[in-house]
Amino acid sequence: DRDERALRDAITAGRIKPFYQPIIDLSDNRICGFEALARWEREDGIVVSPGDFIPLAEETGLILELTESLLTTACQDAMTWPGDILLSFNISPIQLQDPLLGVRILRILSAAGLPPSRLEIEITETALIQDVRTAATILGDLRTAGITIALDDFGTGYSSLAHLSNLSFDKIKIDRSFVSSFQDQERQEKIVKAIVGLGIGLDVPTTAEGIETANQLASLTGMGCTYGQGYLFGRAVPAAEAAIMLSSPH
Ligand code: G
Ligand code: G
Ligand code: MN
Ligand code: NA
Repeated sequence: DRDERALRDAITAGRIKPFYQPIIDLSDNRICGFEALARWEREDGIVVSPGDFIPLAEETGLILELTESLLTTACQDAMTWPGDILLSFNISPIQLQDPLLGVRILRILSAAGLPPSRLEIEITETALIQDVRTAATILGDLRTAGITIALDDFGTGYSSLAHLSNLSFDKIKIDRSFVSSFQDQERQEKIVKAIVGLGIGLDVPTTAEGIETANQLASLTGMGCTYGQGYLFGRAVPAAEAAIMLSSPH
């Protein structure tokens, strides 16, 4: 239909681009990576959020072309960053049913010249991971190749702990809904502390999303959270601005 055609045209024209949100190492408060977040810059100047086009891309199968386009651009952008800066990239759960996903990702990395060790794949834990065995095989192949696998939006899906015990993850990203509200809600803060503790126990680093205040940052650092992300450090910005963030003292 019309929406599908508009999305297809936008992908072909390269109007959907990765923006970059900084990820901070809480041990030294320096940028250690960027999460690529898709933005559709329409011709009328309106910027469309991924929540408004990723579901359609998934339904129509356009997610394949969209991912190829976004990851290609993101790898090229990451090649201009210092070698210790990681690129985090979101993959839709349905893509974990594609046996060729690993090959596709490695081909894009190789074409851009980006070492697999500089890529982190973020996977939202959701009930959409129907075939756990296929997903486990794909994730295993990616990890063997040296790619980091992060469990995204941790705490929001009802099967998160099951995924944590059945699949291997290198990082846990704590959903921002727990972090953003914990200044006024002691309970939320206790939940975050428990998740950070889970990470410490499993020897898996944790990233807190949605850090907006200095108090939240101090509390998370005190808990032993490894990485942080949120408006306190910066929103997702175009590639040129991300490069400036890296070259200016922070
Ligand atoms: O940038 P924003 O907070 O609106 O992103 C909302 C969600 O959209 C993110 O949490 C992420 O899960 C998803 N998302 C953003 N970019 C991409 C992308 O390139 N591919 C996929 N599959 N999901 C993305
Ligand atoms: O991959 P994921 O769905 O977690 O993407 C993170 C989303 O959260 C993005 O859409 C981004 O714009 C949003 N976000 C990032 N930092 C903050 C923050 O500090 N506060 C709020 N409210 N949203 C944030
Ligand atoms: Mn994410
Ligand atoms: Na998230």
